[in-house]
Amino acid sequence: VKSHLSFQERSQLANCNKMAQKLFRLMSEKKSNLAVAADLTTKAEVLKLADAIGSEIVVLKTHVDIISDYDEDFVKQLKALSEKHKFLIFEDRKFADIGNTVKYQYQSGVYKISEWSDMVTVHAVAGPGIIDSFKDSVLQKECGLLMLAQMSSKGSLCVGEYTQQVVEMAKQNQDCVMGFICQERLSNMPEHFVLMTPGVQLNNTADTLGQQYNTPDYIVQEKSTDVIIVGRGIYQSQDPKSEAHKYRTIAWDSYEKRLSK
Ligand code: S5P
Repeated sequence: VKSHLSFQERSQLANCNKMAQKLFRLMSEKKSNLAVAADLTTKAEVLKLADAIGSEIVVLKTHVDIISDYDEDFVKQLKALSEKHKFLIFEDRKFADIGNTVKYQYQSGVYKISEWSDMVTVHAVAGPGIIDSFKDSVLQKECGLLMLAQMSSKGSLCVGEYTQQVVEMAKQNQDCVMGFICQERLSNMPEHFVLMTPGVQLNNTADTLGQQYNTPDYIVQEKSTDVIIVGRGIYQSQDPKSEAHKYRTIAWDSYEKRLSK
């Protein structure tokens, strides 16, 4: 299934969730549909990467629980960089428990994710109550949920009927859900959702722990998703800044080609 609407056009359709609208607008303005997964394990490394590649990306994706020296100063500095370079912050927490527990995991504990993250990932496996637990926070702070509809890893159980149900659950909760983590655009994915795809790399097709990679042009042109999420392909390269520029250019050209087809 192709999408031929521009990000600008889709920002106008995305009037249910403010973060979806914000991201579509940012992509049009910055001419970038690149997100980087900053899976580094110290504050300094993540911040250095964010400063180096900030101008190339629209979203920086974090796993704060892998940062060994995490503290509140990290969040302050990351926020400052996100304003300097104009990117959004995506904490990839993959919430999956009952609503009541998730509420605490989102708002409390060491990380207080709700205070600084523009978007978070949510598994649908526990049922729609999980979405309700974000509602107050999400609507008040104008952030967005990304539902895991498909995964990049080998043998993933997020397939078929499960994937369809995730899309239906998102459609019932358009005020909270801004989009999906998925590997392709499905016919029932409305245009006002942002589709983000991890498992993207130019130089490898897999890792040794089940990750599977596609190229950026294949994902954006053939699979018709919107944002590529690149981790090791960028942060492990010799020169992350120029590598990020390369992925950004390929992904944006692919988006423009898709529009003109
Ligand atoms: O299906 C998925 C969903 C996610 S969010 N597959 C993934 O790989 N991810 C995340 O994307 C994963 O947690 C990691 O942060 C990133 C991919 O990193 P890479 O180094 O393999 O590019």
